Amino acid sequence: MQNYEDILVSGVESGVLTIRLNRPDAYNALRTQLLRELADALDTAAADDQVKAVVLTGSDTVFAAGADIKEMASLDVVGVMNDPRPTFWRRIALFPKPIVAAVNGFALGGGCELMMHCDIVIAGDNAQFGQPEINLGIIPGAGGTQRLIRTIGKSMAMQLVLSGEFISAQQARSFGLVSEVTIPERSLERATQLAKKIATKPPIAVRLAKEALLKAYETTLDSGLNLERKAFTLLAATEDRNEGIAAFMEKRKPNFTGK
Ligand code: CO8
Repeated sequence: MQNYEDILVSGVESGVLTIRLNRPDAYNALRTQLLRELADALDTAAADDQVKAVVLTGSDTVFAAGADIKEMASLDVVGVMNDPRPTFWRRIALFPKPIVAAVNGFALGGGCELMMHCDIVIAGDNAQFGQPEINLGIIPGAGGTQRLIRTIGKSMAMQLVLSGEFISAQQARSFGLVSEVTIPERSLERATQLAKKIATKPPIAVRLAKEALLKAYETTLDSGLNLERKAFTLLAATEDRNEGIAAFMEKRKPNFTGK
């Protein structure tokens, strides 16, 4: 296992790898090193057949307070243009297995954007979400303007990005930004429980389902339906599809192998 400084990576348990953001002195601010480590860890997890799903979390009081403002301060326009971080964000976005986030406390700026790279979000009731970049004279730079509006709609996305206001976990749930709210002490446990459940499902179907669902963000209904149909057809060639149907008929539990 690789040694990381800004993240803690667990062993694989019941198909689930847990990654914890670990910069407690800086509210888990997403400095370049942290994003590089996260992208590396996810690339490793993508290639590891033992890993069926990932849980991403921070601490009990903060998920991540955004890009590292101190690091950002030293970048001029050329520095921003040559910034390697967009490539790390891209690798995170392309991770093909499900990521379940357990979010407590602040998820701000790049922290909120990182959370939106995850597929399912369980929030502690102390969570606060926002895109406060406007207060720094900048705008969200890791997909915030695009993913937020596609998730919570125009008026609320505008409100968050233009005013820099935060919203609560309950509000985030009512807008569809998170799927469940728990007490903070239980968010990781619940996210892990969900990830372990997903880990028992047929991996190829899980992967194609994630791909098809994410496609809905960026395509027409017609081409999305086309992609869904092709993925659905492809699954007819998998052993797991035959196993799933046979197990149903034989009234037993399926034994999925990922083939
Ligand atoms: N970057 C660096 N350090 C931070 C950050 C941050 N984003 N947030 C907090 N810290 C540090 C503080 O500087 C402080 O350190 P120190 O004790 O050494 O002074 C420590 O964490 C604790 O912070 P506070 O004293 O401010 O704690 P409070 O409880 O009073 O407030 C807040 C907590 C509300 C989270 C407050 O710290 C805050 O507003 N932080 C900044 C939030 C923010 O503006 N985030 C957006 C950043 S910009 C961004 O994310 C753009 C993403 C674009 C990505 C593009 C990639 C190419």
